Parts: sequence; C-alpha cells; structure tokens
Amino acid sequence: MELKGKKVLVIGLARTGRDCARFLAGQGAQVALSDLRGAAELGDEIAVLGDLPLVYHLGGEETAWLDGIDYLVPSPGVPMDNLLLRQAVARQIPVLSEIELAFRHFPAPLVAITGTNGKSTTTTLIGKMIEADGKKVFLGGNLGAPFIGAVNQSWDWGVVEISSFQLEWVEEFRPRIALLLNLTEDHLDRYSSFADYCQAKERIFAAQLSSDFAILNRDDSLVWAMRERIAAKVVSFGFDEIADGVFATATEVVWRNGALEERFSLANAKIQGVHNVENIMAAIGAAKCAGVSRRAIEQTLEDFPGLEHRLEFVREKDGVRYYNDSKGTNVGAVVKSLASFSAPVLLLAGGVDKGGDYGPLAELVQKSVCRLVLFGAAKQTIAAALGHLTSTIVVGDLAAAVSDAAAHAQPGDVVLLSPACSSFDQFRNYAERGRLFKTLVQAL
Ligand code: UMA
Repeated sequence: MELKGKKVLVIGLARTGRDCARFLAGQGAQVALSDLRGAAELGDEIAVLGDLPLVYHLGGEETAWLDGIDYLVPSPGVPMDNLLLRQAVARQIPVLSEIELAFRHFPAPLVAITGTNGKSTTTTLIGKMIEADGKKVFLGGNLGAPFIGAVNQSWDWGVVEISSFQLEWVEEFRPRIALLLNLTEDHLDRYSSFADYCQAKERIFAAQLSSDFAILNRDDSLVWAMRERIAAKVVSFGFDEIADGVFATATEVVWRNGALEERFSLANAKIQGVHNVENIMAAIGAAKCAGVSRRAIEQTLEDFPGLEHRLEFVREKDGVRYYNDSKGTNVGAVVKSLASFSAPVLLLAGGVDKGGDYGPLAELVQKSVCRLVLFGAAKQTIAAALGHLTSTIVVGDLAAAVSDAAAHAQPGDVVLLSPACSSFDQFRNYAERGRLFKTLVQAL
C-alpha cells in the first residue's frame, strides 16, 4: 500500500494514534493528528512525537480538518458515530483502522484472537507456545502494544488480541488463524444492540479464505452458528468429546485431527478454573494449526502463571484471600470469576456502567456472594439490580470498598475485586484500578 505523499488524518492521540503517526510519517505520508482533548492535556504525547513533522488539530473536531485528506485512521476508542468519521464516509474518504494498516504491512502470518472474555490470557498463551518452539513472535494488540508498532521489524508470527472496536473498519484484515472465544453482553454503551456488537466481532473472519483457520467455541451457540458463514477451515473447541477438534476431560485437554491425537495434562497447568480450561482448549487449537510442537505446548502450560489483573492472587491476611480481577469489566467476566470460587466471596464491583444487564449475575451472587460492596458511578444501578440478593453496601470509592470488605471478611472468605464495569469514572484504566487495589490490600 503506497502511503508516500498521501495526506492522512489520525484521530486520537494516545497509544494507537502515536504509533500510527510514527509509522505513517516513516512511510512518507503527511500526517495530521486530531484529538478532542486540548494541548495542555496532551503535552507528553506531543513531546514523544517531537521529532516528526506533524500537524495537530486539538481540543475539538472540525470537518474542515478533512479537506484534502486521502485517508482517515481512527483510534479504537473513537466510535463510529464520531463527527469526523461520519463526514469522511459521506465524502468517500477511505477509513483505515489501525489493525488494517498494520496487517497490510506486517511481514509474517497472523493469529488474531477476539471474544468477550479470555482474550488476553488466550493471546498470551498462544504467543508463548509459538515462542517456546523457537520462533520470534510479536505479541500485542488490544492487550497493550499497538499492532502497528510491530510492522517495521522481522517476525515469524504475530499474535494479536483484537477488540470489536478494532474490527469496525477492517477490509483486507486476514488472520491465518482467527479465534472467537465467546460472546456475552459488553460495550452496549457503544453499540446500538448486542447483535451489532456480535457483528463487529464476526468481522475477524470476513476476509479469510479456505486455506485459513477459524477456531470456534462449540459451547457458545452464537459463536458456533457462525461456522455456516465462514470461508476458513473450522476447528472447534468445547467440553464434549469430539472426533475432530479440541475437547476437555476432568484432567486433560485432547486435540484430535483425523487419526492424530495429542493429550495435554491439566494437572501441571498453573492457571486453573473452568474458564481457563476454555482458554487452554482454544490456545491448543490455534497452536496446532500453527504447527507448534507438543513439547512447546506442554512447557507453556507448566510455565504460564496467568496475567496481572485477571483473577490475580494478591495476598492472604487473617485467613482471608484477596484477588485482583480488575480486568473483569463486564458481567460475563464476573460470572466466570465468581464461578471459580467455592468459598464465600465479598465482591467489590462498580465503575462505569456499560449499558448491559446484571441479571446473569443474580444466581451466583445469591449462591456465592456473602457481601456486595459497590463503588463508583454505577453503584446504585448495580444495587438496584442485585442488592436484594445479599448483604449489600454502597461506598464512595475503591479505598472505602477495601476497608469495608476487610472489616467484614471472615477466615476462609475471598475478597474479590471484579467490577463488571469499566474504570474511567475514577481511574485512567483497569490497570491503574488493579494496582491501587493491590496497594490497598498490601497496606491492610
Ligand atoms: N478521542 C477522540 N475522539 C473521540 C474519541 C476519543 O479524539 O471521538 C481521543 C481521546 O481523547 C484520547 C484518544 O482518542 O486521547 C484515545 O484513543 P483510544 O481510546 O483508542 O486509546 P489507545 O491508548 O490508543 O488505546 C487503544 C485501545 N482503547 C480502546 O479500545 C478504548 C486499548 O484497549 C488498546 O490496548 C490500545 O489501543 C492498543 O491497541 C483498551 C480497552 O479498553 C485496553 N479496550 C476495550 C476492551 O478491552 O474492552 C475494547
């Protein structure tokens, strides 16, 4: 794709916008950057790009910024109804998402992972399995390092976590291996319906050909129904035994392909819980499609300790175990996290409501949660939906929530931060929220 001399407007000056601007300028494009935020807030980002000849449009949005523009590149956080995006579509200015741009310039085959939950763990597992086979792997995407930042280096594989936001503007984006792990309600503050959100996710398969692989969850009816619409060869995973695909027993994950079979013991896997068995099945399905050896898969299962902010054990104090699950930012994630504990749970939840239904949590809250401690913008909404099911208290912030939980927990209980909400009302992101939780817990 020839970018030399093209005029490109990048919307959003955070991680993605910064890396896109650097890549595009390196290709000889004339790059402008826009952001709703003003220069005073964006000083650090502008300083990092100080060596490049960029034009900045900051502190708002004006359609005149599109005049003469050849391509528009939105950051994932920019919704489709954004003024500049709507105008670009009306003026027939091509819109390229960051992953589209990266895909067109990435030098190696790609594994792309999407789904509502389990993406980061599965992405990391797959990346580490391929790496354990001696390959050079770029591991990134939605989980942290923007994909576009990887394009000017040599790699054997790319393994990228992909969000629904990133899939909104893809065209040729074609992973050799694409995974859709599951679909439950999320981001309904951005999409007009759950169906819209699912459609965005399904775009991960749209450009695949019959020589590619699509890894699908057989146990998720919405995901499994997509097999009829996919051109790639489908490899499925699920809990019931199957002649061709991946399944799990109580002690093993089994991969079968025709007459071939490999069995992987779960006994030595460091990550535990039913949701992690799903992640492991998906990762093994992808790794086998990528030609990874049995030894590399086994080694990775034995070594991988799990991710920060995902059911992360923080400490035990006075017989109470504290877990940081700050990345549990939707109801489906919290359902899986709660289901991992047999001990009574004091659940800390709240933040920015995403417009979904808290109903799927009702049964587990009644069964497993002995105290519900709610904080942040959505606290009253969650209290109205679940508060009658268990002892519930509404507090101002995370510090107050941790104090309350510590004061009420009994030996044998679990204190779990799994907010079911995004963090942006009181934090920069889920990682900042998780780190504060850990600091507060360590200080008890
Ligand atoms: N902005 C505008 N106009 C708008 C909207 C936003 O100018 O209409 C500006 C904001 O003022 C801000 C910038 O755009 O300066 C933010 O862009 P961004 O939100 O895309 O931020 P990045 O740092 O580039 O992060 C993005 C992903 N963010 C989102 O999808 C919201 C990160 O995923 C991802 O890690 C990163 O790219 C690298 O790929 C975060 C996320 O919350 C973790 N993802 C969602 C999730 O996992 O549920 C999808």
